[in-house]
Amino acid sequence: MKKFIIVLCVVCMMFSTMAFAHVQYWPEMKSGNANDTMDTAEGPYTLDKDSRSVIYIFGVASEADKTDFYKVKSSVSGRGDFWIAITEKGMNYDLFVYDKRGKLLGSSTKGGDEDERINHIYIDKDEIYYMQIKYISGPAPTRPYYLSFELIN
Ligand SMILES: [Ca+2]
Ligand SMILES: [Ca+2]
Repeated sequence: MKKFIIVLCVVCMMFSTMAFAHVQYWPEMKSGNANDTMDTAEGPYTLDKDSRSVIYIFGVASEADKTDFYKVKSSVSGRGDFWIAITEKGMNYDLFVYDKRGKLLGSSTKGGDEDERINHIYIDKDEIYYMQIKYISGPAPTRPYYLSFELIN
């Protein structure tokens, strides 16, 4: 019986380690409320057109942590498309994009669990832009949102 309990403990430890490893892919799970304002936005995540033209960010927003800000920039100018893919049924997030001065450039505020998109935003090279995710309503999250910033030039 003692042996069984030890084996059970080892299995539990393995599961908790695996759960922790998974959490590492969720920036918001690490930062909590740390990225709730423009001043404390995560990033900048930089697009280098030579290597890739899309940035993906995974995060979680919820009743307990209602908003996340991210900074992005690009090494070349072009047209920016922003997209939040909602993977959780019934989860309503909204998406906003601002320039470096905090001026609102675009918003996408559909109801329900529809994805949000903001397209055709002119992106000046090497300038900071802010993306904001807002939790509007929905269940306690069990999986992250996928946020992307794509540059077309
Ligand atoms: Ca947050
Ligand atoms: Ca929405």
